[in-house]
Amino acid sequence: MSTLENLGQAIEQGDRNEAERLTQEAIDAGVGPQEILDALVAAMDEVGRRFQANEVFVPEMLIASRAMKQCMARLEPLLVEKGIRPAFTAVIGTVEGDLHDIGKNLVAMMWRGANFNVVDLGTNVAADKFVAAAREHGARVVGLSALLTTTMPAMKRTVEALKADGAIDARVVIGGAPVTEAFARDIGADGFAPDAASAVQLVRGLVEAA
Ligand code: B1M
Repeated sequence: MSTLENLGQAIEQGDRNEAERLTQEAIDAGVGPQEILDALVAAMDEVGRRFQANEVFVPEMLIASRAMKQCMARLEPLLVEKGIRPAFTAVIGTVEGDLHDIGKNLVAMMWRGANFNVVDLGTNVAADKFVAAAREHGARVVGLSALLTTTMPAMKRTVEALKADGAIDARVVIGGAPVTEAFARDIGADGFAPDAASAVQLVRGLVEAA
C-alpha cells in the first residue's frame, strides 16, 4: 500500500501518531500538500459514511477527527505556503439558552475534516452574535444547533435575523435531536441534517448549488 493509502487507513482507525508519522513521510517524499489533504478528507468522508451506516459511533468519529487535526498541524504551513485555503468559511454555534455542545462540536470537527474553515461561536449564542460573526467572516454557511425543544424558538429568531441582513449571503443549516426537516422548512432555514456526516454532504450540496 502507498503512504497515502496507509495514511487514510490510520485516520479511519483514529491512530493519530501513525497518521502524523505518515503525513510527515508523505511530505518528506515530496507528495504535494493538496494531495495529502485530499487523502485526509477522503478518509474522513469514509468515517462519516460508516457513522451513517451505524458501523462506527461517536467515539470513533472523535478519535478520527483528532487524528486529522494532528495531521493538519503538520500540513497547514505547507498549504499556506502554496496559497491553498479552505474553500469557504462556516460559522457554527448552539443557539441562545442552550448549553449542549457535544453534537455541535462533532459537526464542527467533520466540517473541518472536509476542509471548511470553521468559526465556532460556542454555546448559548444570541442571534445578533451569529449575525455579527457571519458578517465579520464573510460566512457562506451558518450552522445552528439546538438540543432543547425550549430553544427551538431561538433557532427561528436566529434564522430570521440572518435572512434579514442584506450583507449576509450564507446558507443557514440547522440540526440537533429535536429538530426536523419540517421544522427547518417552517422557519426558513436552507437545510437540515440529522447527523454530523450528513451535515458535510448537506453543506457541500448547498454551497455548490449557490
Ligand atoms: Co441535556 N437534555 N439538559 N444535558 N442532555 C437532553 C437534550 C434531553 C433530551 C434529556 C432528557 O430529558 N431525556 C433533555 C431535553 C428535553 C427536550 O427539550 N425535549 C435535556 C434537558 C431537559 C436538559 C436540562 C434542561 C436539564 C436540567 O437542567 N433540568 C439542561 C439544559 C441546560 C441548557 O442547555 N440550558 C441540560 C443539561 C445537560 C448537561 C449540561 C448536563 C449535558 C450537556 C453537556 C454538553 O453538551 N457539553 C446534557 C446532556 C449530555 C444531554 C444528553 C444526555 C445527551 C446530549 C448529547 O450530547 N448527545 C441528552 C439526552 C440524549 O440525547 N440522550 C440531553 C450526543 C450528541 C452526539 O448528539 O447532540 O443530538 P446530538 O448531536 C447529533 C445530531 O443531533 C446532529 O449531529 C450530532 C452528531 O451526529 N446535530 C447536528 C447536532 N447539532 C447539529 C447541527 C447541525 C447538523 C446536525 O447543523 C448545524
